[in-house]
Amino acid sequence: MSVVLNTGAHMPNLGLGTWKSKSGEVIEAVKKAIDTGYRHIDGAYVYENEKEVGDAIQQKITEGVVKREDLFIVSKLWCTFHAKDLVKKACSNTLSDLKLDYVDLYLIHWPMGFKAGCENFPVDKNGMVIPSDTDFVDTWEAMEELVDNGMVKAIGVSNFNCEQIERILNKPHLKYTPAVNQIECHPYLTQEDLICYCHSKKIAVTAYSPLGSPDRPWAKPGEPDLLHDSNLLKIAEQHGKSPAQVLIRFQIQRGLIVIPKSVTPKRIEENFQVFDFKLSDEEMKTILCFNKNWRCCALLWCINHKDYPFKITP
Ligand code: NAP
Ligand code: SBI
Repeated sequence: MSVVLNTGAHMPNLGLGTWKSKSGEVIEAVKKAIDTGYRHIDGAYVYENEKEVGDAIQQKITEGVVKREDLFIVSKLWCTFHAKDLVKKACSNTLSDLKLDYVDLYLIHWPMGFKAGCENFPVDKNGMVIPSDTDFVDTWEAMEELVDNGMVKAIGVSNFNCEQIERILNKPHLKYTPAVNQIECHPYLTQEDLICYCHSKKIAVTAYSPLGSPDRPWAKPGEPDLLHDSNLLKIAEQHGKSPAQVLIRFQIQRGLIVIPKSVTPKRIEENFQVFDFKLSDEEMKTILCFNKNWRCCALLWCINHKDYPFKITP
């Protein structure tokens, strides 16, 4: 099953997430995913595991399990590389780590540019991010060049709000419209307005942290625990499915692309078994009512950045 992008390419609507997948585990996870039938892998420079993701892809191609053209590989430009003269090198480093000559989709990871240098997360003495003086509209122009020189098949954004996307769409001499906006999305953050806006502009939406990111490094006791939501469990039981399968299916039925992360072989299989049942319209509406505008990835240490994308709700 796939979503057709505004480039005409078909993007598999279920992919494997790889943030937090340790180098030692991610090779087996990606190989298991490809053996299971996944054809879309979501990665990023900042996950610090692209070499291993590349090793796994390479092995599966060499074994003859898949051809390069059967796969849809996504990566992302990190915030310290927003300056126009850093974009091409950042992408070529990712391609070399992945051992690929193109990626299918390359996203601006966040609208915020960070101070360039060796640290991925430059912060001041108060622990707040040190911004760069870049503008993501200029970064977009450098992303467009990656399409023209064949390094990427499509370009898009991640964590952009409507106004930020609008600025790109209104850019004079825009050459390519973003193909995708990758955003946090799950029943506690249903994102109806942003999804509706993106779809109205023919921008596909990928839902990240679809299971509520229980392994996020800053998780605290007492925070919302999506996978154990009792109302979700009831719906899952009615279908003889797991809560994770319902969370994934929910996004697919909304026309989204969804990228659950797992390094556990049984879960990688489980998360792919979502094409043999259907949530009713009433169940879809019920799940949408779980919304509490709660974010797993609020990046509060960036709230003072001029391009911080989220409204802070007390
Ligand atoms: P997630 O996919 O919502 O949750 C991952 C967690 O759920 C892991 O602890 C995993 O454990 C567990 N899990 C997976 N399948 C399960 C199942 N069937 N039953 C119970 N637990 C299960 O979280 P995420 O990693 O934050 O988001 C997914 C992907 O989205 C990321 O990996 C990344 O690729 C992307 N992402 C992008 C951004 C962005 O800024 N663009 C931000 C966040 C995430 P095990 O691995 O131990 O099995
Ligand atoms: C990292 F590698 C480190 C921190 C971090 O926090 C925000 C969420 C994020 C990101 O920017 N993209 C992710 O998939 N996770 C992340 C990644």
